[in-house]
Amino acid sequence: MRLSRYFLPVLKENPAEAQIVSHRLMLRAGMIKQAQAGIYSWLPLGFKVLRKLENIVHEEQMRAGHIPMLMPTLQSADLWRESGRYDDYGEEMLRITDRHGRDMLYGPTNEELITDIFRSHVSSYKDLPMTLYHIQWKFRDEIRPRFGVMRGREFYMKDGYNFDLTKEDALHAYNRHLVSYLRTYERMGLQAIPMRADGGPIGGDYTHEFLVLAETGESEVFYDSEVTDLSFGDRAIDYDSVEQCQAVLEEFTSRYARTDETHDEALFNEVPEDRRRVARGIEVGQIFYFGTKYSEAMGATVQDRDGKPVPVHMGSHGIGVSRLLGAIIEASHDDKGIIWPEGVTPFHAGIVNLKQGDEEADAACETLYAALEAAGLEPLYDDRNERAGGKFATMDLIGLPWRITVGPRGLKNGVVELTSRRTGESEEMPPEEAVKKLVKIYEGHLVKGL
Ligand code: P5A
Repeated sequence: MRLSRYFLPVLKENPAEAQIVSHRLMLRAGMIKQAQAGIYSWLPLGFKVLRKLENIVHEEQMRAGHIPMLMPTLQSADLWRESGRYDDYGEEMLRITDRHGRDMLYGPTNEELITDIFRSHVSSYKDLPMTLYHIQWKFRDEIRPRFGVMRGREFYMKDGYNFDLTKEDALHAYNRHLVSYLRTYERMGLQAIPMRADGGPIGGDYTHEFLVLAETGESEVFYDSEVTDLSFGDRAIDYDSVEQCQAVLEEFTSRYARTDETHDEALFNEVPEDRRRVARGIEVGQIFYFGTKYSEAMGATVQDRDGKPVPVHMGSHGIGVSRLLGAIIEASHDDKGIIWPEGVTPFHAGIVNLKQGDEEADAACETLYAALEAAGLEPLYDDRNERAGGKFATMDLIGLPWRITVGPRGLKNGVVELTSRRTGESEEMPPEEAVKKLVKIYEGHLVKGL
């Protein structure tokens, strides 16, 4: 992409309404624009990152054997009356009436809708296990939408639902989700720690939230510092193996780690004092096992091996895809702007032309641009007639992990400069070397965007 032809409305000033750094930087980097309280338009740069996160989520869900689909945002109130949640959900639910006077709602979650699909089409245990998921906009009329996309009213969620014959099978689905979530967050450059939590309006008492530690997080968390030493890495996992998935669950959840809703002071005090931590975290996902809560209420049964109808065991599993942008920025920025992890960066490298209009510099930039694209990378070429300082500030603000600086002086010696956004370190090298180096850096990190 050439910056002269892109739409990147960066702001010079700090927007007054933004209280936390991720909100401020998303506005300043021209990623989002508030449409109404808690409702945002996703401008091209924000949309590009959102799509990359979405694609990582898809890849990891499909790797775990889960099946993608798409359900609507508007739902019928009748389904929610069947589960009993229409009245329970309260004011957070946006209720709408159509021209025929039918009660509808903008879905805050989809347990009812998916259970209805399941009961209409599945009647035998032979079709199980099954996990369906989608990534779709949700609406929750939060009393205090704030912090930008972090606590929106309209937000983008991946929600998945497992259907199993037995509790044991459903717990395997739960563990499978835990593993796939660990992989997902790590690919986004995040450490998200599973912590025992509360079921809230979704239900069930077996649930973990995934928390990214951050001072601006809305949840208070209590944990054994050893949990921060764990990482899933690139180990191989067989998602069908009950033992392997169970082992990962045990490894990642056996130490004390709880949100304030389930915090138990006596248990916490059993953690050696020097490892006890009280901190704040951003909830980027939650997994639930709730048994037959919805299947019994809504008559979602299958015939078991003896031909007897039994309600299926279910769980649901969510990732806050739009919130993740905020969480990643909270975890990765400095006073100049965002620092995108390689796995999610909107563009892989910025090209800064120090002397736009200089024949040699322009030609070198064009060649670099073409070479990066041919290698499957997405460069952002700042080809505007701006001062170098302004170009650098924009690149730093929008946070591309690598920058190639091209100027007449370097070109005389046959070199350009490759700079790391994270360390600030620069290295001079011939342009072809820079391309090679970037290709190597992004090996295994290439995610399709738009
Ligand atoms: C699990 C999937 C559920 O709704 N039903 C379907 C279950 N869980 S949840 O924890 O309530 O939400 C899942 C994730 O969505 C994100 N989230 C939000 N993101 C932005 N703004 C909000 N107002 C908001 N509310 C929830 C969180 O990341 C949460 O973990």
